[in-house]
Amino acid sequence: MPNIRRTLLAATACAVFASPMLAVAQDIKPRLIRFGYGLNEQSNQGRAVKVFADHVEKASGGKMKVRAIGAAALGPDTQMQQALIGGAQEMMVGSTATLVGITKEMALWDTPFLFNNSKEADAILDGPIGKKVMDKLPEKGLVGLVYWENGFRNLTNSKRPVQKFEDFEGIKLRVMQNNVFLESFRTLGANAVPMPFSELFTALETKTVDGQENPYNTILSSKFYEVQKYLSVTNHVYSPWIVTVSKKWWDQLSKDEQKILRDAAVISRDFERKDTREEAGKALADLKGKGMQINELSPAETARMRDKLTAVNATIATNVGMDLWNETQAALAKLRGGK
Ligand code: KDG
Repeated sequence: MPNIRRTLLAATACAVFASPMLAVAQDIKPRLIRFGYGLNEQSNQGRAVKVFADHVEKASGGKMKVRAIGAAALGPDTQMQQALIGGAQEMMVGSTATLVGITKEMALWDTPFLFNNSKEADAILDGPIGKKVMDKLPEKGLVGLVYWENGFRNLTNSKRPVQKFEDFEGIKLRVMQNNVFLESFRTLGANAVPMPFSELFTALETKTVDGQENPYNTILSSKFYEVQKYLSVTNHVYSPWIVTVSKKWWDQLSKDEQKILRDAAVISRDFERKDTREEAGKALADLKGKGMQINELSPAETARMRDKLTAVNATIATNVGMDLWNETQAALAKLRGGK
């Protein structure tokens, strides 16, 4: 090797090892985690992802960095789920309802009027039944960490107030891409149209659909009040979100790294539920202030709607499995003071 090249090589080697910062810096590249979600950064979902990200960076001493990517920039829930399964994306949070195509047991959470309140929801979701459903994910290439709260869903539309379920007749209603939601709203007489959340605002704005159903926080943060006149309080189902990880990627992590993510998930879950519940009441007042015409179904009409929707329960029980269905009903009865 000619002299000049040997000299240059030696000089370069000295420069690298002589500057420890450069040598050390090159050794510790933070592990980058792309965390996708569907709502915008200012939403309750976006705020909780930031809490998760801050905790992961702090607990890992900067060795793990979460890049929060909202507003469905990485695609709708179903696309992100496939990206996690393929290992092209590390994490996401999204609706359990859009996971039913991958894990049929997730349909349990779509059962109309399953939970009477968030206390029941937390007890079941964070207990053995929620874990049993979550444990069905790894065989499909996903790891579930925690459930967050999307919340109780309510109806908005641009045609009329809904005072009783018969008023759904003729309303073209966007629903999540999920057969239980499709069947439920067809049972009530609506013309149910499955559609990704990312397409919803434009569909409402162009009157492609007349209405949709979501929790107050989402109706506010997604500005649906700009394109929807009526808000009818139905609380027809409690909707969870679930934080999931690509199993392909998860399996490469050390036990310490996995623990950092699990701990951050629990901390973000507790923050998200508190934030979502505190903000829900304010969101309803804000929506009224934005000019939405708000009505509540009477207890009698809510009971009629609930009875009408029991027609879908048999389908759900069959799909999720009678054992899981019966275990859930028994756990709820116990929570409510039954046997
Ligand atoms: O990405 C959006 C989902 O996380 C969730 O908001 C789904 O409630 C949902 C809806 O109506 O699509």
